[in-house]
Amino acid sequence: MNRPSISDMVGTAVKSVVVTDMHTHLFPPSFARLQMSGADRVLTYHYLIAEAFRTGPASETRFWQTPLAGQAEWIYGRLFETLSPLSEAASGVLEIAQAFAVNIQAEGLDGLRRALMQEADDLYVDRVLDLAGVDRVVMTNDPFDAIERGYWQDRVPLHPRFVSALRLDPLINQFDQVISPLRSMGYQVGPELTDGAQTEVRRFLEDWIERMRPVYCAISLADTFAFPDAGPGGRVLESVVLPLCAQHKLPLALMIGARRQVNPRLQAAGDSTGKASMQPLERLCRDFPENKFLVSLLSRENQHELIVTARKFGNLMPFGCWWFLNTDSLVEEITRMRLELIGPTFVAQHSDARVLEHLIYKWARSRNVVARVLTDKYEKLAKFGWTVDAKAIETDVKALFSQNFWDFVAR
Ligand code: FIX
Ligand code: ZN
Repeated sequence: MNRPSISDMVGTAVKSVVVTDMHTHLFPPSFARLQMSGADRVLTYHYLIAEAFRTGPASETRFWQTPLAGQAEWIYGRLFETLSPLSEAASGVLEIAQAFAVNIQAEGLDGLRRALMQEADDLYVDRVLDLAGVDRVVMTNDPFDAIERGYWQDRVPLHPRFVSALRLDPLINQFDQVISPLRSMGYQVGPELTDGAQTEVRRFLEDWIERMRPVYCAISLADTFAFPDAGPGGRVLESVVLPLCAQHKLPLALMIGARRQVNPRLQAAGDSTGKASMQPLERLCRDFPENKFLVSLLSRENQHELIVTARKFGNLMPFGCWWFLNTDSLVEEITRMRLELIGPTFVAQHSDARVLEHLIYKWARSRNVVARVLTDKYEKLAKFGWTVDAKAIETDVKALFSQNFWDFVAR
């Protein structure tokens, strides 16, 4: 019998690996007002909104005033009925349709609406996660969001495959705007950020760590992120968040390079990217060796420096190809470069899914690209006389798609 080829062994391992999706914006059905699924949500993904507005003049105001179904129909008309849906996000819709056995070209948006569930229940969630080959999804949990806060305060049960991550953006990026909500939640904080106020912020975070039991804390930061920083956000990060994360052994996820609201008329679709300095990150990793940092950079130009920095610091775990980088060609380039510089010691990908069914196309694509890159790398090892067997491949693939993340969390 012929031995399976390296490409077959890699293909099998990557196709069958059970993924932990370490950063999403998904919620379980029990968080009903936040949970997003179904055809209209798939079509109104902010990636597609930005693309639809490129196809010709249109009023953003009118778009935002249109009910969800009408928005979805408009986007469908613009992106699928005139030109071919060639972009990553647009072709993703086809891949979702195919997974549900919908011929979207023949059946249109209504066909997709019939197959996908707009108000997901737990069974549907399990079905979609299984289709995507994902065991668990990590959420983005913001205690400053009043709707979300209510679910946590009511101790609404989570679906067992949803894991929490405590998101701290408002606290670090807009400290002046959290003073009043913190005070109304019973934490005595003022703009001066006195020692007493810092103790109160710490108490707030302790309470939410206790309530959410997150696997990490997270912040997204602008390309201009500086550290240390004498502003209130910088001081909260240094004096409260870092010590607390170290004490609880919680990694801090830093997602750097998001330039928010470059075009506010597009709302969530109006954010962009910018190249960041690596020096704040070096400083954090070096001066806070008791802390662990999960890091994703948004600009393509930062990818190489991030991996060089990861070579210097074991407490830095690079993760994912974020947002505008999550395309076939860029995931390939970045994954190849990461393997060449640090071997399989990173988290290959996260989905950033906002709508449940996104998991299907995003993970299918990431698997394909990673398989392509790995096949090439193992074939090189074989040329040097190294025996590449299925078991070794499975171990590496599992590391990249789930184990590295969980080991880092547990470290
Ligand atoms: O800050 C984030 O977590 C970003 O991923 C999102 O804000 C962004 O809108 C997104 O969905 C990217 O994929
Ligand atoms: Zn995100």
